[in-house]
Amino acid sequence: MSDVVVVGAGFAGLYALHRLRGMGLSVVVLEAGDGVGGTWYWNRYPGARCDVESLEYSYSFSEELQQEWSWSERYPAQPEILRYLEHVADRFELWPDIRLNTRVVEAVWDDAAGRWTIGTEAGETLSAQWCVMATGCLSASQVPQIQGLERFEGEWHHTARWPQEGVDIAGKRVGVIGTGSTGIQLIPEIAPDAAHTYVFQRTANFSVPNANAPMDPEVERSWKDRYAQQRETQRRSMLGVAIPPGEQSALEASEEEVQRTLQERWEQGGGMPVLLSFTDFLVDERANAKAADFVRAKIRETVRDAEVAEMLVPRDFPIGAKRLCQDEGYFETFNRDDVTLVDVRSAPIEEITPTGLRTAGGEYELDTIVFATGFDALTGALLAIDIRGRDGLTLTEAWGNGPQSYLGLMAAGFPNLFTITGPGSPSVLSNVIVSIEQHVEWVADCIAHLRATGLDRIEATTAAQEAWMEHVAEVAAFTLFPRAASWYVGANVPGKPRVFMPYVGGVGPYRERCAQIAAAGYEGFTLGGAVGVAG
Ligand code: NA7
Repeated sequence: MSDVVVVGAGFAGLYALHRLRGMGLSVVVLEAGDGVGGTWYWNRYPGARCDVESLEYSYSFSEELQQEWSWSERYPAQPEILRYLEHVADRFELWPDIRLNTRVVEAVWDDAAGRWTIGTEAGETLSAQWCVMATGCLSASQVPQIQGLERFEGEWHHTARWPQEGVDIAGKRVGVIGTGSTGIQLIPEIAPDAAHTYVFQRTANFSVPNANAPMDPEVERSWKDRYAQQRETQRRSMLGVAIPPGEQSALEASEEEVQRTLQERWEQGGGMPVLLSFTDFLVDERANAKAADFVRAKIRETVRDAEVAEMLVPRDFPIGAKRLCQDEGYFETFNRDDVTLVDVRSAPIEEITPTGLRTAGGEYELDTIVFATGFDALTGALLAIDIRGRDGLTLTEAWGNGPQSYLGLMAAGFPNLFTITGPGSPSVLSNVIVSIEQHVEWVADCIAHLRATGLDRIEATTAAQEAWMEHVAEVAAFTLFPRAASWYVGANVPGKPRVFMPYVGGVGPYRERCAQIAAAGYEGFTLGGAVGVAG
């Protein structure tokens, strides 16, 4: 019996444990992997790197931690982020309350007892008053159903299940399926080692060089000197980063100014600086076209073979409407003789054969296949658990037409179950660490409030949830985001309802709304307990 069960030991789960345990609650974290780190535990593929700068993509809750930890590069690579999280687990003595190799398969609400029963794959059960799902937005990896995979005689891997001991690429004919953020990071890393790399591209993607470099000691010093202020800027910003946003419309600025600014931001590196350089890149098609054309021209300048360059030029969606990728020499890789781009939009993959892959256009002999094919994002990891709330309502039923959540924090029908960075919150449209900290702190304050007032349960009302989801859709419709067939709308998972899932309204305004709701006595929630039902 614990007060809280937290599912997942990534950034969210570790902080939830630290924070909730600090309030005197008994907390157990259940983690499927054999280490902490979540996303950064699983995604060990070559080139895995965060697209938010390390000084920003880190916890702010401990001044000592942020002062004492030193990042070695501007953008952190996966091994360093994992070391950081292991350090956090050591430093805050989190290990004793984390159970590794423990996959949660079921969570059932007992209304009479006011508790969750959490079941693991090994058949254990735990009981807790509160259940915190810290299961991650990009954790349910997806291998597409392609006929013949089971007969493939070579090795195959999904990038998010990359073996800890690595994969021997040297001298191999490697096929990479997928050109999202992951493929774009992986391809330049493996191409120099492989005998030949075949890139199977269905949709060309925008990418901006990240201009990664060793950490500049002066930049680090300046951040550490004013960390409190920088963190405040992040919290009040739209995307959870302290990058100064442009204040002008790209349609009002002169063409020369637009080009100069884009060039400066391009050289500075990173996707967010480009998207934030003018106010309307993500809301106005004509403004967006300026940024998109700028990047298209860069691709044409970089790729020597004009035909290959045209295949790499994205045309299907506004820039930024799918996660804008960041790379280190992605387009340059296609100038290598040992890299072949294969268009599987015009000639789709038909089957995997024992010795390779066959598309409608030809057959490719392969030793290794890499699936950089992404995730069942935002809802996948939650729906993989059999969650049953009040009156036996399952989350699968409740979310049959797309996720329904109040603030991305709680779903009606599921009392005392919190989702960290759940659908309907800024989550993947933000520096997720900022969003995680805000959610964990909101949940901690909420539990503290209930305890202080002698109450023991909280549940979102259906009316508040409906109004919130309407608001999420309304704000999204005001932007260009819904124009892309992206994982933000579930387009990459066959049969998944097409709903724009994250909240585009911005980290700052969202935080304020959450705080107002709490200050108003948890408006839109039903609070109850031994003394009856209130609010
Ligand atoms: P993404 O962004 O979902 O990219 C997956 C890629 O795989 C994308 O290019 C897909 O093409 C491609 N894909 C998926 N299924 C297939 C099949 N069946 N055939 C051919 N190509 C396929 O996942 P990532 O891992 O790159 O990135 C996810 C996020 O993680 C990223 O945005 C960061 O936030 C971190 P499509 O575009 O669907 O045509």
